[in-house]
Amino acid sequence: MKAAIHKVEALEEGHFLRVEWEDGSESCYPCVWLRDNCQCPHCFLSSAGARKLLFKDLDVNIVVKEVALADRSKISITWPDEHASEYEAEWLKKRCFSEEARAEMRGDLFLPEHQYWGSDLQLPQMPFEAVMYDDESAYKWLCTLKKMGIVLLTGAATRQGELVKLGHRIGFLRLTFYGPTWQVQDKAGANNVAYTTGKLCFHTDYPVLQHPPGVQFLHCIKQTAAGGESEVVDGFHVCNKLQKQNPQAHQILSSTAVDYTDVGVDYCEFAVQCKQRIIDLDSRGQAVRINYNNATRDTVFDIAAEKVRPFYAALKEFDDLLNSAEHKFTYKLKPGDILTFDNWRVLHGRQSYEAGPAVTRHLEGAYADWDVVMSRLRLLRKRLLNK
Ligand code: OGA
Ligand code: NM2
Ligand code: ZN
Ligand code: ZN
Repeated sequence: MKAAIHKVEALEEGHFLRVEWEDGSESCYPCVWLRDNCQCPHCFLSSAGARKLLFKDLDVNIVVKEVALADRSKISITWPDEHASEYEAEWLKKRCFSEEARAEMRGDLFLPEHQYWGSDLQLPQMPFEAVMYDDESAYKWLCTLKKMGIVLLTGAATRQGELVKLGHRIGFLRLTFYGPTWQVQDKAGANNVAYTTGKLCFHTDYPVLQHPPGVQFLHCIKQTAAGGESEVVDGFHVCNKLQKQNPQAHQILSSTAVDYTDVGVDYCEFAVQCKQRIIDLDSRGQAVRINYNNATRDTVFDIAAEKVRPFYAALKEFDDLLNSAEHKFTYKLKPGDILTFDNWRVLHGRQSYEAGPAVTRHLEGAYADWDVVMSRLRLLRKRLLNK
């Protein structure tokens, strides 16, 4: 479907350009935006796909002097200073300012659609090999990860290093104070509660970082006989439930800044502090990131004393909902499994297991940023669908 232009005219004293398409639809473009996005070599560095035009040189009240239809696939504009711009029909159509066109572009760029789940989750599974060596599989993996928030990759080798390979597949991993990848196993003098045999209640990793890792990988290298089951829950789904059940609790958790702390030594020495709201909302009130790890929540709590108990009550209600049988999904990782999940959305935990002289359970973990993951997804889509 190639966009073709039927007619073009200036409107509102030259402040807008109206385009009539051959399919009968129409689009309106503000002239200041058109001038700002002139694609000529003077205004745009095509090798970088970036604007060269300086903002100081943009007249925000600019109007067109002349507009012409070069052919049905191109518009030419002459500006009052005689600067000339050309715009391809296809390029313009994609950038139409209508509500529907913007929603479509937003969908293509960000894949904002979520499918919520509870204990009924049909855990999406794919072979690790396929994701590593087949682009279609890798694309499907990342689309599912974005939409469902969780995908299990199966059949990886049961040794360290598989996550580094997976990191190369998407681009690169996120380095943190716990190293490029990290070993989840019982350790003497553990510098994190994860490195014990204890139960881990539902949490997101690393809310103590100002930009917590968007995606987490947990590769099961060795699994213990009794205990050690993984639990996951759809945090966005539970946030919606909380909002309906107790709007006041939801309001408290989405507005109170909670102190987090992490002090120790691992990859290097660290003393990290951060304030995070447990439920981060976007401008429309939809949850976009959960920041909740009860282990690293600081003893320092920088709020007024009378607000403390209401905060705990609100958190208790949220925590109860996370743990309700209706919402949580349990799965025991097998050696060779790699659990990949949205660390901004899905909270995870594990059952405790027996301590002993030998290591009976070993996971290798790693993080990636959503920027890197979404970048790979878009590149795979372009290669596969040219879209
Ligand atoms: C962690 C963690 C889960 C597990 O290391 O942060 O959540 O199953 N581990 O050990
Ligand atoms: N580990 C698993 O927030 C946290 O401390 C999560 C991070 C130690 C890298 C645990
Ligand atoms: Zn130009
Ligand atoms: Zn964790």
